[in-house]
Amino acid sequence: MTQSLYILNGPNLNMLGRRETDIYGDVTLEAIARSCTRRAGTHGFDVAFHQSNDEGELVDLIHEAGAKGAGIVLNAGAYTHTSVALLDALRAVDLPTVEVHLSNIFRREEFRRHSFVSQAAVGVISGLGPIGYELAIDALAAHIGIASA
Ligand code: CA2
Repeated sequence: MTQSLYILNGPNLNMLGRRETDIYGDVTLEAIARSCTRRAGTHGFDVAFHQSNDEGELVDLIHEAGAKGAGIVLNAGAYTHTSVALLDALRAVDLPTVEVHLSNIFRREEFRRHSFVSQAAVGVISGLGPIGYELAIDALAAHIGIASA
């Protein structure tokens, strides 16, 4: 059976391409979902792509990934900087996770420079825009390949 990568997106990312294009660019989340599906396919993975504005729902999706998925790409949005619940969920499922941010969180406000998610991630890609998701999939596929070899 084909393994799935869970690509999870946090609050307000459904607005991508529609508002604040100076910071986040003009590519929509739907377009990112399509490019993720294509890229994952080249590595032999399916994609389960989700966005939620609700912290609890993101916790549930991380649990679902733990039960059904092979790895997680997570852009937790603003919850990156606030959510111990997401960190605990990631630790609970213990799946390889790559953290992604469209913007370079280290060039922005001080409060964005700390990430709870990073403490459970195998790596972080920040500031490369939508291609960051595809690079995260490549990294995850390599990591899973190494982990299962
Ligand atoms: O750079 C990223 O990907 C972020 O995760 C985006 C979050 C932000 O809170 C993080 O610090 C960095 C915000 C996502 C909001 O997305 C919007 C998109 C269009 C219009 C308004 C918000």
